[in-house]
Amino acid sequence: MKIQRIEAIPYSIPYAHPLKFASGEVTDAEHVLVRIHSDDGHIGEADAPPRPYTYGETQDSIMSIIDKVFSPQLIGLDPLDRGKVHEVLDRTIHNQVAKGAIDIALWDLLGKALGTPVHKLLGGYADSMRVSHMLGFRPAEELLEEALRFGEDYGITTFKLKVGRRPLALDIEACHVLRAGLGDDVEIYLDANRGWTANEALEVLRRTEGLGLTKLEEPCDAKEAMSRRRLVEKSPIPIVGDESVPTAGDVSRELLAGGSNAICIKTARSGFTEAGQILGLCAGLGVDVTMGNQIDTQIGSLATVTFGAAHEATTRSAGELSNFLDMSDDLIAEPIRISGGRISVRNVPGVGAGIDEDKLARYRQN
Ligand code: MUC
Ligand code: MG
Repeated sequence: MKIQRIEAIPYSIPYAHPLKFASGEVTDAEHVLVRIHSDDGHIGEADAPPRPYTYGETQDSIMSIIDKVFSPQLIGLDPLDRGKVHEVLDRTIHNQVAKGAIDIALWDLLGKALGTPVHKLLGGYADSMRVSHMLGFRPAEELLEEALRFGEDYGITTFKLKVGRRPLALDIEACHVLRAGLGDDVEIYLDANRGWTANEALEVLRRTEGLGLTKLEEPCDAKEAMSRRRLVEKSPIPIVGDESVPTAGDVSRELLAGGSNAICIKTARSGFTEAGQILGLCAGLGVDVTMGNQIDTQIGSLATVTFGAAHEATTRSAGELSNFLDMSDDLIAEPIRISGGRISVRNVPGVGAGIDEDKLARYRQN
């Protein structure tokens, strides 16, 4: 089997409810669908969600690096020769989302060629994952109403609150309102997307003491190395590295520097292969992981479930899997269902995210 052709298809789908957070806002899913064709007729697919304000990759850069740099080197390789594929991808630093989508599309292709679900190839630990829902910037009472509705409609009992880059009092108020309204059995944690200084983070932790918040993600920029380390030492809850740790090398650096003591894994930027390396690193060091969401579509969310459900350590925490509910539509042929607060893996060959060709024709941009 040989890689015959790689397509990088740009598309855009508007959000019905845009998500706003400290480092940006997503109003349209301007993504790239990556399709890898093998010479024996299999097609592997994955979604590439650029987040320019965080990683610098754009829809154009993803198409360009795939078309001009990766495709010419990958065409003709056997998709089973993953070492050779990754030698090509690793030679070029950065461009994590483009590489992640190529990696996931190749796993999808392999699963289809082998007639096996990819969650089985990766580890086959569980059939589903618990869902955590992300709450963006909105007035505290609206956030509470949203969380209660998601609890009622989908059985979700874990919420990540977006905070940072706005008056601290607003964030602190939102924490208190959510805890009072949701009761003690619901998990709440925070993500500041680098919107605070380490000292501001310590102040928020002081002023939310007793609320049972379980973790704080990316409070400040990784370049605040000294104060991040002090924050980790003083914080009663884990400080999770997210956008500071897209690669296994970044994870090592950040954990060794003491700037984070828990790690967010996103398949959108690490693919399944590097996500596995990150997971192994964290398992070896006894560091907790959470499956994160890069404001993913249903195709991307299913990839996260496929990886997350395959391993024991990634199922301990609820995965962030519900951002797609804010989109007006999706390319997936068979929509994801959240039931009892969980999303199931798909027991079909590959990742299981079949594409609705009519929708692709409607939303594609070339
Ligand atoms: C998160 O966990 O930070 C926001 C931007 C992005 O790339 O991911 C999200 C959520
Ligand atoms: Mg984050």
